[in-house]
Amino acid sequence: MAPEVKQDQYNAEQIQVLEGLEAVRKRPGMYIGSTGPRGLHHLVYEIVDNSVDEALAGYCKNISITIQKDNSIMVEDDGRGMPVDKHPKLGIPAVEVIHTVLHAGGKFGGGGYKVSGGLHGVGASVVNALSTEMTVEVKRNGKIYQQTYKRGKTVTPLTEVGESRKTGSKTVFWPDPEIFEDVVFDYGTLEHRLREMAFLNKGIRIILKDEREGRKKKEEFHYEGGIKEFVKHLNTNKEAIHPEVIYFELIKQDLEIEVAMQYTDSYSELVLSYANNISTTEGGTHMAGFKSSLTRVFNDYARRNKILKDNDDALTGDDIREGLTAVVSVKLTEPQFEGQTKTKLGNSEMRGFVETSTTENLTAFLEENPTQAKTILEKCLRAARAREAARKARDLTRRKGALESFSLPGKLADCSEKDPTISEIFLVEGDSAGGSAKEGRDRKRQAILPLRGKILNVEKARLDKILNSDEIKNMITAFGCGIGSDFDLEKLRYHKIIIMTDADVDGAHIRTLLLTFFYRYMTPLIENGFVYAAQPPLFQVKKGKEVYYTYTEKEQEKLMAELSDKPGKADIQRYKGLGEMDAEQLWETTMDFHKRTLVQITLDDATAADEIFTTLMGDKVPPRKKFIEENAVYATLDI
Ligand code: 28G
Repeated sequence: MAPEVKQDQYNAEQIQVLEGLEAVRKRPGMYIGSTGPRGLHHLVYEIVDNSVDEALAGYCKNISITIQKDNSIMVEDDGRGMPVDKHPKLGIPAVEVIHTVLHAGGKFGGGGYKVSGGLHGVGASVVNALSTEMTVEVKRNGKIYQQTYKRGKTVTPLTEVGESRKTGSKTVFWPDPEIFEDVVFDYGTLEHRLREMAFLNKGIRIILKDEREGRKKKEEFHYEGGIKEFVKHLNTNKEAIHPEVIYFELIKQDLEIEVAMQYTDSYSELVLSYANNISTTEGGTHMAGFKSSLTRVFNDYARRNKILKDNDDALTGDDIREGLTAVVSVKLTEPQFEGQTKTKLGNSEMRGFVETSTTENLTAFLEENPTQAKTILEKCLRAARAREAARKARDLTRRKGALESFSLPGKLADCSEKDPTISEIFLVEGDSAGGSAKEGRDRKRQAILPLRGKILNVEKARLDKILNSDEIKNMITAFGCGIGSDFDLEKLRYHKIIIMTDADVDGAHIRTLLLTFFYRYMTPLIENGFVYAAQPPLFQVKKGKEVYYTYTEKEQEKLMAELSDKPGKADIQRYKGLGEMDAEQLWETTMDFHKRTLVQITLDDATAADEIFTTLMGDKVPPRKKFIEENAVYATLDI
């Protein structure tokens, strides 16, 4: 009687098991997120996570992942090998339970815990259910065992196939084309995640191989320094401002934290956070603890060391994180993921743990490394000042009614015409050219605002710094239309804004800065086609009584060829700058409504300028280098 009951229970459980995996095939998205490329690659991570768990338990060092010729995936580890003993209730080998029972993963016995696990953490059975075929090989107890499944169903019982003194697990699976939109794996996608895994779990060795025809490749990811090396890797293309990556780790009961951070001269922050190896892009309690500690520690240190005076404002979190590259990785037994994309850590116990440990370790670092501390804090102070300057510049244009009552800049020679549609303003590089332009212009319709090039050539022009320059402020008041969200096209005082710069590298630089500024803060100016570039001549040629101007090298060559037939010697002057022309020449060649050529600036030009600007002034070195190589004329710029 008793055995019969057992048998019945067994059958009942078996049926449930089968139904479980059918559900996975019916609604795969529920288990792996999608049936697109993300879901497909997720299969690999699910299997690799099991190897990583075995590594974190301390039993496995090497994990290899191979994209095989037929686009199947092989994962192999040198852990203890999946258990093969019979499950007491189900009466089938543990390895078979792992592959055929939904949610068979989860908590491990024996006090250990499953820390890795993909976002969905669904385990090998789900991968099995979504594969046309899967084979598992276990080396354990001096033996080699094998089992095969098809679409989640066992096709061969676990079989002994040989002997081995080694231990470990090996899985091969073929993703089901009935399930996935595409079953071709992308090496780069796997590479990115597996490298990240290796950074996050120091000491483990992950080998990735591609054996497909024409794509053969092999890489090894192994970082004894863990996330410390991760930060160095993230900073490869940036300029670190202090030599050491700040690093600490702490394990307290079932909470684990590891932090690595280093400041660069970049203006943006890059702080990555993880919980149980899962990227928490929405942040959460660990990030909250980290950020609040950072702000407190740096402010306290700055006050103690008189870097911040008593009546100085405290540094803000943004000031302190400008240029920071950091990785915060926590591990815990029962992570709660919340938020829109379930990538926000919710466990409240984590906040205090991260905050306390960060405060302790960061304070110690600053005390022990005063030179590095000073460098970092000076950077924070610069960020604070820049932010304050930007705020003032905004206020300047925002103050209610200020624009009308503002007296126009002293350097502006305004036109007498009040109708914006027929008024124009020349932004002229240099005071001397500005002088000639003022003298030579049509006073009724042409206003002149000289810009001192030097000011615009600000060191590593941070945009908010440009915004704070007197030249730019003059421009804003002269235009009369405000900037940014306060921009009002109705108030614009000139419908032609004409940039008049020298035809050289500095001129190009100033034009780039101006266009970038217009693009970012006065976009409608560009959109409505109100911005132009003047075209001053490159050469003046005198022959006999005739005077000629040419605007391009080609035009010059052509003219010289034509003139070669005529008698006499040509006197050629190459203009190095607008300043070399007198008022009359400037009018005649560049400003006269009837003779001049104006180039209307398009949104494309402005975007290009903005790109040049970000490339040259931005954080990344290789694009800057590349750009300079490709655009040799800019290479002499002092930026
Ligand atoms: C190649 C493909 C991916 C794995 C192991 C090792 C053990 C294991 C895996 O246990 C969980 C443990 C006992 C109930 C654990 C071996 C303890 C002793 C293991 C892998 C829960 C399963 N000996 N290696 N699972 N059991 N590698 N690689 O999947 O208590 S999975």
